[in-house]
Amino acid sequence: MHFSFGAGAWFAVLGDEFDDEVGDQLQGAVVPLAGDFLSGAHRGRFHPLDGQLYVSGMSGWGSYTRDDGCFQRVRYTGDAIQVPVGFHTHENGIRITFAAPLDASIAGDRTRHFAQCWNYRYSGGYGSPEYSSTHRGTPGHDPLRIQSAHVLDDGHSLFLEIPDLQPVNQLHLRMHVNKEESFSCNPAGSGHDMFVTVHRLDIPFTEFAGYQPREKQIAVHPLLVDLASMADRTPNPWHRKIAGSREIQIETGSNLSYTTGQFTVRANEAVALTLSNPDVVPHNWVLVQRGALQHVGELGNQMIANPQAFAQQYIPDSDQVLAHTDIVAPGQEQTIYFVAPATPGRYPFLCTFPGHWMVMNGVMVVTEEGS
Ligand SMILES: [Cu+2]
Repeated sequence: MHFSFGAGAWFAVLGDEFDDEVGDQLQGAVVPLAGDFLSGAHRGRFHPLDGQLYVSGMSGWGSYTRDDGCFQRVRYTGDAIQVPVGFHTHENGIRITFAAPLDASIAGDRTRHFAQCWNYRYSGGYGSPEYSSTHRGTPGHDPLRIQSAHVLDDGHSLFLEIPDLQPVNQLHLRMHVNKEESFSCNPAGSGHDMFVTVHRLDIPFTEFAGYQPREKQIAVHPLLVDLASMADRTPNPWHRKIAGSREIQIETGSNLSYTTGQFTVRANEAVALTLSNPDVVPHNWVLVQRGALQHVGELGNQMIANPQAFAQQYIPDSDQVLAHTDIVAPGQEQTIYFVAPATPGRYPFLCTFPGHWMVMNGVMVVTEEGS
């Protein structure tokens, strides 16, 4: 159990454990419990004789509760209650075990559940905003698609198939698993909230009807990304101004695109290229060798598993990259200066942020010098 000094609230703390060739890994989840205490709940103990829970509390810095102090008993009435009691994370979703049997017509309906996730920033700062897990540095939550829901043979466990689940600081689930009237003690309504810290994903869970294997790249743990990005960042190699360079403006559009799909420069011409990003997610602009679009794009996709990716601006380590901007955050812009290739031809450009390049690309046409 966990008691909140600030909110006078309480939580069930659930553990999940990996102990295999990769090593030991504990991960936890909290389930908010119904009701609150009159003061900042500090200590709770189950009495060895009557088995009831006794909680003491006091108000102090950061308590948002009514009374200066409290000493309260949480008395078990014998009524059945429904609450999550265990979980295990897999590459393709999460299994949650409940105290009481599930109603398959409700729990097995994927539309009765909701999943979202977010990350915190590990840093020397106090606290952290909640950031998108897919677009680092962008505040917000990412909803996760629940592809299917299955009540397992034990009648108490639910598997939520979530193909896009990745290691995240916070996975929030809201689940409905029984009829409202099934439990006389139903203080929070029939919905169950659960907040999981996902450090690791086990091999895919396969014991449900309709399981389909799916290739998946596991993203690097968000903490490792934060640690890597605290290391020194190298300045953009193309940040130095070139006098007399031709200004080219590239803007991002919605739905992963550049509004300019093609532009033309002369061989050996100096270019001042500005990428401006009015979109809501981060993008970059990467110029590559002729014919190297797919190669560099695929290297970009693989960077999802590289802890250095953010510090490297999602630029793959490849001699096929000719020039690039940094990752440009939503609402920002950046100008780089480079000299166009000496050999005329069609040079692809793309965004190497994982998953973007297939649609987010274009061509810089290089014509004969002086043409
Ligand atoms: Cu992009």
